[in-house]
Amino acid sequence: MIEKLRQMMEEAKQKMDRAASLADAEELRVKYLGKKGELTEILRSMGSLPPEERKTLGQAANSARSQLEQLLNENMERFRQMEKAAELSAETIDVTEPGQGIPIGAKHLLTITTDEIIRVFSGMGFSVSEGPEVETVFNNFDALNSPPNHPSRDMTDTFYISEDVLLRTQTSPVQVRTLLSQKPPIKVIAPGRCFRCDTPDATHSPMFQQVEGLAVDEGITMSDLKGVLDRFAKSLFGSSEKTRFRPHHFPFTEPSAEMDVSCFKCGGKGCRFCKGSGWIEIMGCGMVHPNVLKVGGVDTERYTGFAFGMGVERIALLKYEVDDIRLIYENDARFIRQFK
Ligand code: 2U9
Repeated sequence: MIEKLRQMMEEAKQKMDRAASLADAEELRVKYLGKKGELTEILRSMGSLPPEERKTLGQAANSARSQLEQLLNENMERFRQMEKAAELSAETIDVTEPGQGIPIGAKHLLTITTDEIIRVFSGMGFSVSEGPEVETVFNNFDALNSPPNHPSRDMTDTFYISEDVLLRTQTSPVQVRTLLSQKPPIKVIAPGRCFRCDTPDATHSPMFQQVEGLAVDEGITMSDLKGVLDRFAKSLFGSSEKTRFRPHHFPFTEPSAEMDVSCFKCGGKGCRFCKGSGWIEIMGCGMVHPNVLKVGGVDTERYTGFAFGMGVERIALLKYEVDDIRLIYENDARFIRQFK
């Protein structure tokens, strides 16, 4: 038995010399000191020995166990340190490497343009109001003096959700809501998405953005309208540009007009950009029709108002010289990044 113990110790030391990892050492611990380990087996078999032999072997076995334990502990600690060192060196960060940089986003052209329009009207005392994109036929057409047979009401022009509910074709319903809920004086602009059944091409999109405005107070005249919109055009396109107003027709305004700004490409001489006319149409406007004011419960003997509306894409395309509205909605990052 003593000889067996000696051989076992010899073998254990050799195996430990060859162990290369914490896992190898653990395997040796199980092999010799585990429940079914070799040393445990020797200790167990001692019961059948005569008492004198048992004592000698017991001492030898206990000494072998503590030697083995010490050997294992020392080696396991060494492996732990080696493995930790390997782990740390694999994790080393080279602080001299150049950083990766966080890409900085850009505002979308439409946001830039809408923000700019809002900034100019805010500076003239207009507040900003928003409303739902799904609207009633009443708010979108009836309240705006639109005749029952007006072509814009057709299913070929407007997206209907039911007989009485539609996707708004303009942001005017926001001002209708304002008229119904507030008393004059009112000075409000309404930016937002609108929808019309249009086939997409370079100048049309079935979803587009508008900014409309409404001012109602005592003594408001066409000259207030012209002053406000002229100031707007100069702020947006340059202080040396001129504006002109051409008669037009809208059901919700009377008189109605379209406003042109002098061509900022050729200074009004006439070029390809303005199709030779020297002028570029930028919005529609007019004095609010008394029928519309009456729907909002406004006393038309006391109050008058002006209103205007513009397509944000059109303003953006003109100002930033982009020639196709579809670029605005394609979400090509290379296009978007240009307008930082
Ligand atoms: C109320 C009263 C009057 C809003 C107006 C226009 C003129 C106009 C077009 C411009 C280009 C629409 O996007 S576009 O096709 N809009 O010309 N809009 S006056 O008039 C209102 C609105 C609300 C209560």
